Amino acid sequence: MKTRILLAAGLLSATTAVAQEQSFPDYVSGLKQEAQQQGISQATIDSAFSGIKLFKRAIAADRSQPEAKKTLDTYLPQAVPQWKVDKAVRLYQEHKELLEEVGEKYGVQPRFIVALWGIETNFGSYTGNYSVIGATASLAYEGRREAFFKKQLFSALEIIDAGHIDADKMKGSWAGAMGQTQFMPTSFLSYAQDYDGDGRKDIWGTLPDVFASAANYLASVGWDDDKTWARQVRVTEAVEDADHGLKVKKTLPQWQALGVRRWDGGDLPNREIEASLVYPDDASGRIYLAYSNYDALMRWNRSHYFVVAVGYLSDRIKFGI
Ligand SMILES: [Ca+2]
Repeated sequence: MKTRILLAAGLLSATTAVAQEQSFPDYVSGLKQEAQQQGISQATIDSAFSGIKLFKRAIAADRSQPEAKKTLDTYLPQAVPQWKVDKAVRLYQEHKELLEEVGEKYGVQPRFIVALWGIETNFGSYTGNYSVIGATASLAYEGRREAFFKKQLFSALEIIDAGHIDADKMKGSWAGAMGQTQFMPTSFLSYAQDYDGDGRKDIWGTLPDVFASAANYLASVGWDDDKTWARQVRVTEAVEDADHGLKVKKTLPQWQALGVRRWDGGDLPNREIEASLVYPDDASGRIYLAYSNYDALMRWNRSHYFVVAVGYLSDRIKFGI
């Protein structure tokens, strides 16, 4: 009855209503059976699901994701405050040898590895405290994105089964993003690295693995360490609306001919590099000429604000070291 009223009021989607006719413990029993059928060991299933609880907070957070309207000019100082730049430069120096070795191996400038680490988890100091099994099972049960979160849950079980992390230490964000790189379980399976060679891909506590995993992700989605990520530019009125967006690629001389200039008003470099004109806010906000590495960062997180924060921090690191 209650379900029907909520449905009528448009407060529940049909799939949510169906999933929640089952209790969470019954739903978890079904997940355990499915895990068994997929070949996950009984020991992993027992440890992973022991004491599992429905995270109401995880569900609430997923439903209230959209943030209040911001512009880059208000967002960037919050995402990249001066202390974060200072910390990034200090940690870069501290781990320089390892970062440069990893950067060389995967073809990624170390400043981008450090910037991702800083933006994602404040250099590993905030990685989330939710049980990844509990969070992904709760979000699957909630039903709105059941298939996606079930896939994450089974990937998480596979990671435990392979011995990379103990079930009780597999912590992450409310959405299941794990460790110092905030990889979803499926990304972990595709990209995580065991750089120190101890047999475990440990993105929670082993820095060589953290750095190599982040670099391997970028390398796998087309990173080019001959290039930077973007440059901030200004445009003249001649630049048409139709030219915007990541799908439109032109060379720097073509953008120059259209009226795009360096931020200081000077000519663009006369190099045959392709770039896209990106307006993260609108024409009155910051405007960037984005290189292919910008697209690679969008693969990590499909948010222009995220990409600009990482790129901006990487630039500040470059000028600080
Ligand atoms: Ca390792």
